[in-house]
Amino acid sequence: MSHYKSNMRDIEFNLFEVLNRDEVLGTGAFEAIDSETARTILGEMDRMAREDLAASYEDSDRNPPVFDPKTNSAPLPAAFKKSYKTYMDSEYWRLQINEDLGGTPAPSSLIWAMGELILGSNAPIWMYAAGPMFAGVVWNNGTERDKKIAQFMVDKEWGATMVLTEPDAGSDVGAGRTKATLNDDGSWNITGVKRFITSAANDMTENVIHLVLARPQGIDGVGGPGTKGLSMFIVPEHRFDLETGELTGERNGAYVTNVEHKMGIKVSNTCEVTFGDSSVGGGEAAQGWLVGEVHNGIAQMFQVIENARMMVGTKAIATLSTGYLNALEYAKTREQGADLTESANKAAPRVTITHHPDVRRSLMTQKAFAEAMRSLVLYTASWQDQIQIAEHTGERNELAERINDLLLPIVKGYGSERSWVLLGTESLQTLGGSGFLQEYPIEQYVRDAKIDTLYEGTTAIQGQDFFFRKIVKDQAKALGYINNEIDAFIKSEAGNGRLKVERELLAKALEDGGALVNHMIGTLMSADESAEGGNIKNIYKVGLNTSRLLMVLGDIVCAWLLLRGADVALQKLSGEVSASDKAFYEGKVAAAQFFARTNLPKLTAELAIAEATDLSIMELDEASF
Ligand code: ST9
Repeated sequence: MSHYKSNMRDIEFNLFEVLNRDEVLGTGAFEAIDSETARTILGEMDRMAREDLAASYEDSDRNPPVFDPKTNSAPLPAAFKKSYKTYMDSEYWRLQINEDLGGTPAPSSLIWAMGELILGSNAPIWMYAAGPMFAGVVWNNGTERDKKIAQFMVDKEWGATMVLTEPDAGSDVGAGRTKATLNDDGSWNITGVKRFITSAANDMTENVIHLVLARPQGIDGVGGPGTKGLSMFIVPEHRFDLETGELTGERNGAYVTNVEHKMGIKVSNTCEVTFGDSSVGGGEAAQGWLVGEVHNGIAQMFQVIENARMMVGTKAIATLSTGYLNALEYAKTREQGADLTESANKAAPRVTITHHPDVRRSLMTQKAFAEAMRSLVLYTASWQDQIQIAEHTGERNELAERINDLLLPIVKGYGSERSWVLLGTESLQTLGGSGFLQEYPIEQYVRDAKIDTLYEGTTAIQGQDFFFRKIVKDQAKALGYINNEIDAFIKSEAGNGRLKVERELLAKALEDGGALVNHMIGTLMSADESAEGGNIKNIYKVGLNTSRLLMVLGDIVCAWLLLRGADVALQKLSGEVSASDKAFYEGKVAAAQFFARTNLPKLTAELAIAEATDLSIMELDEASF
């Protein structure tokens, strides 16, 4: 039986009943995919995820790849390869790539709905299959030569990697020391050691293209310190003919020199890659090409990173959803203890644990967060749809770009933190001691989801990005827009009386969230020493609260999105609905009410904590920790 339990009803509810994606499907940019086709794709993807992709999930954990230093490889297990092949053969990955490269453009909302199914059933399949998506970045930024390479990447289904991190340059990408030296023929030689490179050891594709950040040497005006001195290079594992894409039979000097032993997601090879070391492999040079012949590496790489941050958040949330549904299935059949009202009666009949108040609290907590964060992912993706629609007509939708930018750290940072914690504290806990066993999938979910708070920028990085870049640098334009949307909902008659209490709770939470943002901006300004009384150390007070702000605003946005969904559900319930839809819509209302009632009142305390922040822990001697 499949470990993976999808929630297609809720995915379709978000896409078609709340976000009205019928209105964009089958039109303009997405002419080739109407809503009926989209539903068919989702249905087929759901079946494939539960049956074919999920089939190798457990085996890939128990029989993970092992690094072979003689061949610099870590062969993937046969069962995983089979799942991967099924996905690649389905060609659904073409929905994620440019039309110029042979793709069928689909709205982001459909892609991330599909993404939830793949990432929840077996996330590394998505990661190994990302080569054609990486090709899009090469194509969009590249010269004619690069566009040809991008086409080879798609046609030959080559693997690809994002190569930023080094042993001493993790969060601080700008500390990277890998070098690039220009050759007479216009290519570059890369030298250095990179770490934590996902999918670098990949024996399922004939070639792997590494997109490498390196610092150009000896050329005026480029290669300086920090991230702005980094350029992006296309560095293949195997050399190929630049005209035909045929492999020349020569190895390039990009070798996997270690594969990490990890807590989870073990089939996703996390590699050390050594470039251009004469003592490694055959000692070849690591030849590469500058993307687009422009030294704009960090901005180019962020095109990959933004997509990958969305992926990581969606992966975490997808895992929480299947964790919840597994816990629910267990709870419905597990008999233990008597009903609390019968606790004095030792002969009372035993009941399933769904009768116990604390189990109900736990299940509803899981349901509310999983559904809230699904709506967050798909709402964010619906703004990405607007970006795509504008691009299709040669325009830019700057509002959509800003809002997408604002929401990404919430999807990634808030999504991964909430999911990982709830998987451990609630989903696994529902199974009691059995949750700790490998007979059930949740212990693997907990291990596999922990990485989501770490890679693609830790939660601390997401919090800083959220405040300094997405709010302050944006002059709160995107935040102001979302604030107005929430405010309009609060003042509306949404819920026809049924959501009055929750709209009041949301109003107070929005007030607290706004006060928190204002307090942090005020504190930031007080750190400006060029102003009278300014004290640079006050920036520490901001840094002590950036993660808190991310979580607070994440709670507010999630509560709003759930309540919007509850409003739609209540409208449906006022008409004729089937018995299963009645239960579904009532569940939507209950989850939204529960989320608002149990989470939003806590935000007043979060504001008070932030306002009371002083410098004491920054001034404490390290020895006292
Ligand atoms: C990793 C691998 O963790 C994980 C798994 C990978 C699985 C891959 C498979 C799936 C991938 C799919 C890919 C598909 C491809 C996509 C297709 C789409 C067509 N937003 O603030 P500054 C830029 S890998 C946008 O001064 P610092 C911007 O250009 C490792 N851009 O930063 C900016 O210039 P400006 C992941 C941003 O102090 C410039 O950077 N590692 C953003 O120099 C400098 O900005 C990490 O994630 C943004 N949010 O450096 C690193 N932020 O200001 C985490 C910055 O002029 N560390 N830029 O616009 C950080 O993010 C740091 O904050 C830092 C700081 C490095 C940016």
